[in-house]
Amino acid sequence: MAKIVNSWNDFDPLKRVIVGRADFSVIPPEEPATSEKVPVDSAMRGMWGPRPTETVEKANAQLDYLAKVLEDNGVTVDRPEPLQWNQPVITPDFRTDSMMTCMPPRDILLTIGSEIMASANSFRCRYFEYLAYWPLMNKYFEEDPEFKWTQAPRPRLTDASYKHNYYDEKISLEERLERTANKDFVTTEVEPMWDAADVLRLGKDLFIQHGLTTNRKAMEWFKRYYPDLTVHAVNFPGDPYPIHIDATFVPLRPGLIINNPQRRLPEEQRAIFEANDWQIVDAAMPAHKEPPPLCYSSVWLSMNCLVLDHKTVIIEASEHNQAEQMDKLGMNVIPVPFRDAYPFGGALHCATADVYREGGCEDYFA
Ligand code: DAV
Repeated sequence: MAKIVNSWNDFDPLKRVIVGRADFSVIPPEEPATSEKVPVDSAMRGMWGPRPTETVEKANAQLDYLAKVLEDNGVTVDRPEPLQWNQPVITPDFRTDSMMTCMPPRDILLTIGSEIMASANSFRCRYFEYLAYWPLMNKYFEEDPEFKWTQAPRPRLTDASYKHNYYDEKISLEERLERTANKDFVTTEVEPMWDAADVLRLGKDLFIQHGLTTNRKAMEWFKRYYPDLTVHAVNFPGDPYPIHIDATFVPLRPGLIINNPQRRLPEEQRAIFEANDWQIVDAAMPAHKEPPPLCYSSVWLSMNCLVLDHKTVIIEASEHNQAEQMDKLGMNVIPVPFRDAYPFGGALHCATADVYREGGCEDYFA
């Protein structure tokens, strides 16, 4: 019996990882949490249904290529088992007409040490997404005697979990930014809700973004669940749609983080990094002016990279500004084309979930 699961951060040498699959992906119908994050001028407003087959095939080709590049670099790759996502989700508390996908595993699975926990997502359409990963979790459970297989408390996601008509169609960008600054988001505080991609793991410290997908009660839940770790709530004024920390604040190695220049960490929250000699560098500008069609995310997927070790990083092949910056920061860059996968939930960090990285639980912020 071998140790299969171990990861405390996003930069120690990667040995095993999950890479998502795009099969059967659906653009979900509007619901209280999702309609609020689709920009008003987006062609996706009001549109839902299975994604066109040719886009699924193109995304899968790039996901398969990423898996191959990882294997060529000595990383074991596991893949989820997609469900037929075009089915309604019905619970005692709500109904929504379709699920979504299992492409961004990073949103669902949080690895901390020898534990992988399925998250408490606020989107109703993602309620059963964890099922795609259960065969893998069961395998790890059977093969690794130390693996802790966990599910966070499931939120009920009744209407009380959301502020309704929170964003009027006509709300201006300035008003959205004001709400982000005031930490006024679409979710309420009736129960803990969080996406795993809002949690940045740095050994003994967790930095958790408070935004559209993770609420304050989740932070309190994390504090009680992990009494040996220190939980820091962070937020990034400047982001009108704050979901997930991994296109905003991305560590490359101990002591070095790139930060989205439009979503800077506020001064008072920088203090802990500065006091411990961490350098926070503005990320390079994205190479693209627009995300690809039918994509939820912003152009800042440019910085959503997958670090293989303290000197090696995979970035999207067309993001030449980001590649150049990585080179200057002393990282070797492995370019991987990935824009066809973006619409399915994100870039290289989103599309993966850590299973095993070397190294243990370091205390970087003594
Ligand atoms: O900038 O749109 C994308 C993060 C997806 N996991 C953004 C955030």
